[in-house]
This record gives sequence, C-alpha cells and structure tokens, in this order.
Amino acid sequence: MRYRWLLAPFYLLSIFTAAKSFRGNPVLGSRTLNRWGLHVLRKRVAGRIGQWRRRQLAATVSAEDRAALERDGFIVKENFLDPATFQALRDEITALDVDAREAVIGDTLTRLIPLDAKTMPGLPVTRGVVESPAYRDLLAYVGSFRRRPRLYVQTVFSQFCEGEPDIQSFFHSDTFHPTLKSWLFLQDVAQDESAFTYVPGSHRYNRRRLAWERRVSMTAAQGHDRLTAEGSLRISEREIRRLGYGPPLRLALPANTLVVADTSGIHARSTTLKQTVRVSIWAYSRSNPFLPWVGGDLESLPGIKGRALRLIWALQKAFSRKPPSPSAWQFVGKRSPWGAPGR
Ligand SMILES: O=C(O)CCC(=O)C(=O)O
Ligand SMILES: [Fe+2]
Repeated sequence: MRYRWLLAPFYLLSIFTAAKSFRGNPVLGSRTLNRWGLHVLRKRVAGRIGQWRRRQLAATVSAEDRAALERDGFIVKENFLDPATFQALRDEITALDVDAREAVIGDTLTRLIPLDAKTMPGLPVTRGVVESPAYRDLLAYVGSFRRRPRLYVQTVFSQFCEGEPDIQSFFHSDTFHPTLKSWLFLQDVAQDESAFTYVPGSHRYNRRRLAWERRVSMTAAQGHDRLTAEGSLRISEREIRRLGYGPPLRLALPANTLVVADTSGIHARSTTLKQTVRVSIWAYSRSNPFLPWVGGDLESLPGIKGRALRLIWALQKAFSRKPPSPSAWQFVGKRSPWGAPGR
C-alpha cells in the first residue's frame, strides 16, 4: 500500500491497546522490534496491570476461587445452579427459536445465538442467572474488568463434515494479556467428546515461555500459521512440555458446570471422533489490557446496553465487499440451540 506510512501513528498507538495481530500491523509484527522485546514487554506490562485490576476485584470472590485461578488459570464450579433453576434455564434455552449465526470451521459447525437486548427479554431465568452476582463477579475477576461480557448460547457440532480439524483444536493462547472466556455447560461433556482442555498454570509465564514468545513473535507476521500471525500463538504438545508446563487437562464435566478461564493460558477444544453436540452459555470479554481501572464500560450506557454487537455486525456487513464464505460468521435464519444444522 503506497500510503501506508500515513497510518504510522495508528500502528504505533495500537501498542497500547488490545491489538494482537502481527500480520495486520507492521509495528506489532516488526522482526526487529520483537527481537528487542516489544511483544514480550507488552505481555509483561499487560500481565502486571491485569494483576493489579484483579486485586481490586478480589473481595468479590472466595479465597478458594482466587487460589484456583492463580494456580490453574481457570475456575470450575460443578452444580453451579440449584437443580430447579438449572432445569428452568435449560428449558428456556431449549425452547429458543431465533436468528442465529453460524460458521463451519474445519470439520466443526459452531452456532451462536446472541443473548442480548433482542433475545433476553423473553428469557427471565437466563437473565437472572447471567446477571446474578455469583456469575458476574466470577467472570469479572477472571477477566479483570467489571464489564458486561458478550453472551451467547453456543452450540458446537463436532464432526459435522469432512475436513481439517477445527482450528480451535490446536493448542494456543488467545492473546497476550489476561482475558476471559466462560462456558456454563447445559449437558455432560465426556472425555472423548469435544471437551475444553487447558494446560494448568500456563496463564503464568516463566523465563522459557517468554523466550519462546520472543522467538515466535519475530517471525509470526511472515509465518504461515494464520492463528499465530493473528496473535493467538499456536504451540505443539512437545513445546508445551519444553516450556516446563504439565500435561493438558481435559475437562470432562457434568451438565450444570461453569468453567471460567483466562484464555491467555494455553488451551484447545479436544478433537473427537464422534458426532457430538455441545451446548453452553458462552461468555467472553476483552478490553484494553493497559487500563488501570476495572470499570467505565461504554457498552453499559443506556441505548447501547446489549445492542453493541448487532450494531457492529450490521456495520461489518454494510462495509464488507466480499461475498461471505462458509467459514465466515453470518446470520443463517431462525435456529434452536439443539436443532440440527441446515434446517
Ligand atoms: O470451545 C472450546 O472448548 C475452546 C475453544 C477456544 O479455544 C476458544 O474459544 O478460545
Ligand atoms: Fe482459544
């Protein structure tokens, strides 16, 4: 691009944001700057500020949960809801039949039904659960921000078609700073199904991890691994062991279990040979990791609250010049969380 230098101030300023793509930004992707330690410095500074924000939220969660996050990088709450509430929540979600988004990535179809200002009014039980302090405080602590998480009903159809394994099934870290993803599973997930898998302790970094990140960051922009180039560093099981971490843990869990994870740690969705359907209430949240304060959420302002995402999607669609590909997220019409794809 001839006038790319005009964007130089933008590329430079993005150092201080959540921007993570090495490929999309010549500053973040610079081999020289990353040899000098730009990527690793961003990781260390964002990590420190993240810990500072978590300390501000520490009083809202139990000592046991804080210890689990510190040790493992995730918190697991079995029997999160009392049985009657869980049943009512499950019934409410099962009965949904609304506009959904889908994408086929590799051999997996993922469906997302936004839980936002449009769908939530018809879901009093769900709303009560996702707005309860027990849920929100845990998510805020792990995500290190008191923000409205983006919420969905997520359905994962594994072995949906022939294809490469889904990209989520390769071990990776989502981004360089503390960040949140959470699943409240609505049915059991067995060992040999598409279980969420996490390398305990991998949200913490040691010298070997930082040296590895520095090395990878130098060539990530040019490398052929798309996930790494976009800032979600992919890693092999051999490298995980070399960095001194223990074995990955597959979270085989009963229904009504809440998992809240810092997905800057190393994780993946297990591959499975079976055709399985995994439904959960899925949440994620990401903010500028360099902010020292935990609040100030623009998305909770009146008028925007619960509407931001559809607004962004509408804008994306309006400005997109390419026809959508099957691997791109798009609205596919009305769907129910457990309903077969392509109905
Ligand atoms: O769905 C899963 O089990 C994990 C997928 C993943 O890596 C992610 O959502 O970041
Ligand atoms: Fe991930």
